[in-house]
Amino acid sequence: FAALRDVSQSGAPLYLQLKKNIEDAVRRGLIGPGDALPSERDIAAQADISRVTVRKAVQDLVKSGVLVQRHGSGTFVAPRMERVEQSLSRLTSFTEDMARRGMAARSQWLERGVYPPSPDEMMVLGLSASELVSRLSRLRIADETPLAIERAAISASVLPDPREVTTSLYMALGKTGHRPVRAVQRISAVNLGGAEAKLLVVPEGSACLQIERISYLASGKVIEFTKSIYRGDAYDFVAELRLPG
Ligand code: 16G
Repeated sequence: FAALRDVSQSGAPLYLQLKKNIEDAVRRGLIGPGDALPSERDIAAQADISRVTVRKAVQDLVKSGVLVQRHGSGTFVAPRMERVEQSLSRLTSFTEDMARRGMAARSQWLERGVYPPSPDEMMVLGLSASELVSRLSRLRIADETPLAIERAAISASVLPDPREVTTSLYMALGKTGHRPVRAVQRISAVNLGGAEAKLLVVPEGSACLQIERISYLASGKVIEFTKSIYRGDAYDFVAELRLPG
């Protein structure tokens, strides 16, 4: 834990510096899932700061799910989560998938607004340059564990005010009769960059699955163009295969 000794080096509040040092140590894999943190007293002594400061940093990290506290035995890096098994043959939403597992789904909004479409969005959603696109980007969280980053694009003619989507996008689309009935999904492997790794609380460079979903209404019209990053350490995608013919 030598990194903690650098704690008094910059101008930010000490507890924030300590918090960042612990997060960095987790991200860089210096301490792994299930590892115990030194005691509050030891960290305070090593970093030459007060125990109150250490407690504040640790409590923040417990709240954001990086650390867990077990009564009587101390503070640990949060254990690796149980993997989610996701069927590749059913068109479901994140909220529904998590509810089926008895988990509470929540989102942290990264972007939610109406914009001129990118060339990709124009092509996939069939928009002209004068039309607009509603973008909904969120960190998707289940039982306080961040699992995925999803960036959805929907034609603004279908969803003029993305701020109306507070929980489930598919539920909001369903209300106006625009819930997709079919989708094509492409999955590819990527290594996470720093900003996304930080949001997903995994080491930079971690293996992830990039998923592109294009979904359709019964009429054949494209309704959704979503690019997502799913944690490789948390997801298994499963499909049933049958003999052709
Ligand atoms: C799923 C879909 C995503 C869709 C979202 C709606 C994948 C890779 N992605 O996460 O395309 O926008 O569900 O979820 O499966 P919501 O209704 O809970 O907002």
